[in-house]
Amino acid sequence: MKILLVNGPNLNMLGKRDPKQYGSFTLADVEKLFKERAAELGFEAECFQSNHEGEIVQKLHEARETAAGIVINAGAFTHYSYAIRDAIDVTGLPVMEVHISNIHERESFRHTSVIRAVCVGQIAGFGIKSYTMGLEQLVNDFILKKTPVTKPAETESKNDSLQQCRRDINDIDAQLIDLFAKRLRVSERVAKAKGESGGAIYDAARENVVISNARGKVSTQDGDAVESFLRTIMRVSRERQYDMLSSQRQNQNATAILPSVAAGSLENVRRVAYGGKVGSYSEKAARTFFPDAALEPAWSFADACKSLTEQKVDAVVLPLANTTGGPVDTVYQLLQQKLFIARYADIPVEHCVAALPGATLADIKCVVSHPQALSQCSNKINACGWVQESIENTAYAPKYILDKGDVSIAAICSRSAAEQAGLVILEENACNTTCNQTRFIVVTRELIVTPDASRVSIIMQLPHRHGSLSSTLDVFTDKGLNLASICSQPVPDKPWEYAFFVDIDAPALDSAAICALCQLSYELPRLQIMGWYGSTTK
Ligand code: CA2
Repeated sequence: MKILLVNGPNLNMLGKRDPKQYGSFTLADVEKLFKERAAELGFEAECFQSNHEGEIVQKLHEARETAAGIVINAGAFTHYSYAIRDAIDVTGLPVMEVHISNIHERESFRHTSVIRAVCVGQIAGFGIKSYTMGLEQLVNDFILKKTPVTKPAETESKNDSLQQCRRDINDIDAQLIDLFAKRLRVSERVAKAKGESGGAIYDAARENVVISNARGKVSTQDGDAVESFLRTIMRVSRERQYDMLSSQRQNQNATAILPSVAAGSLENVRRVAYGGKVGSYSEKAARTFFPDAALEPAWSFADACKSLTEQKVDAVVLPLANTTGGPVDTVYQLLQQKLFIARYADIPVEHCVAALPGATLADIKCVVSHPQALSQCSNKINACGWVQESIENTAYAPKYILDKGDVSIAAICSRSAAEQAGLVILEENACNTTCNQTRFIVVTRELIVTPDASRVSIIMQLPHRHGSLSSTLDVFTDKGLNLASICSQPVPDKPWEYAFFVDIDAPALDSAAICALCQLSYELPRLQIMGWYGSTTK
C-alpha cells in the first residue's frame, strides 16, 4: 500500500515566487524529500499535484483502493472547498492536513480550514518539514499503530460544542474586523474627496439603496438584522468622515452650528422678568441668579418671554422641570421660539398648605395652585380627597383665597407667599418627597456661552423612520458623550409632530460635542442649539 501526497493549487509555483512566505524549495524538492522519508518508514509514496478541484476530488476517490493513508496540502482550497472535504471523508482513510506556512498567523480567511474536521491532524508552519512531520505522524500514529481513525468531525457532529461555535465566531469576527478596517480606509478616502468637492457626507438615498440591495441578497428572516448591521457600519463610517472633516474645519463647524455667540456675559444683565409675583419660587430663583438686578414680575411665563423679545428686559427666569412633576410643558413650548438658555439652578421647593385665618385642615375641601405644584403634592391631596383648582402661578393662590373669602379653600404655595398674604399655614411640607427640587433657567435673546459651561441643550426633530431616535442617540454614545436628559414635546402648529429636547454633558465648545452636533445638523431635519451653559449652585 502506498502513501499518497496531494498538493493543491499553486503549489507547483513553489520556489518561483514568494520565498519569504513559502521558502525557496520547489515542488520537486518536496516530492523528492517526501518519497525518501516514506521509503525510510517502509512505504512507497505517490505524489500528485493539481490546480483543479475536480481532479483532486477524483484522485482522492481513487486512493480508496490504492493508499494506506494520505498527506494533503490542499492550498487555498483548504479554506473553502467542501467538495474536497467530502472527498477526504469518503476515502475512509487517515488523512493528514499539512501547510508550509502557519495559516493561523496569516490573513483571517486562512484561519479556517474546512477540511480540518475530516483529517486526523493538521501540521502547519514548519516549511518543507511540515510534509515529513505530517508523514511521520500519519504513519506512526495512524497506520502502523493503527490508531482507530477518529476524526474531529465524528465527535463534533455528536456534540457541535459551544467551544466550536466560539471558534467559528472568532474566525468570522476576525474576518469582519479585517473587512471593516478596510471599509474605514475607503470611507477616509471618500471624506478626502468630499472635503475637496464640498459634497455632503450623508446621502440618505444612497444608504437606502445599499440597504435594499442587501435585503435582496438575504432571506426575509435575516433582512432586518442585515439592515441594522449595515446602518450601524454606515453610521460609524460617517462619523469617521465627519471627524476627519471637522479636524480640518473645526472653526467653520462651530460657526455653522452655533448661532452668533454673544460676546457679552450675564454680568451685563440689569432687568430680569419672571413669571409670578413677589414671594413666588421664580422670584426666589431670579434673586439667586441675579442678586443685584431689577426684578420684574410678569403675569405668565409667556408674558415674561414677550418682555424679553420686546427688549424690555435683558433676561427671563423660568422653571423648566421639577423632580416630581417632570417638565414644565409651557416653558418647553416657549423655548421653541428663538430663545436661549444661559444658566440653570436646581432650587429646593417646599410647598405648604395655607388658608384663611381661623380655618383648620378639617375645613378644607378644595386646593388651588399651579398644576405642577398640585402634582408635586398629589399624595396629600388625594389622601384628603381635596378638589383641585389650577391657577397660573403658585404665588397667585393666596390672593385668590383672600378674594373668595372661603375657609374651605387652601393654597398650595411657598411659605413666603402665604405669609405675605396673611394666610395661616395648616401644613408645612405637603410635597410627595422631602427632596423636591425645581430646575430654573435663565433665558436670553442671544446665545451666551460662559467658560464654566457644562451642558449643551438642543432641540431636534427626527425623520419618521424606524430606528431614527436610537441611531441619532448612538452618535452621542460613539463620541463618549453623556445625555443628562431627554424629553419630547409636541411641535406647535404641526399636529402629531414632536421635538426632542436633549441635554448633553459637555464643557464649553467641547470638540466631540461640536462634532456630534455638526453631524446631526447635516443629517436631521431640525437641530437647534438652545444653550451651552453652566449652573449657579445655591
Ligand atoms: O501554507 C500553505 O501550505 C498553504 O496551503 C499554501 C497555499 C495557501 O493558499 C494556503 O493558505 C496555505 C498557497 C500556495 C501558493 O503557493 C505559492 C507558491 C509560490 C508562489 C506563490 C504561491
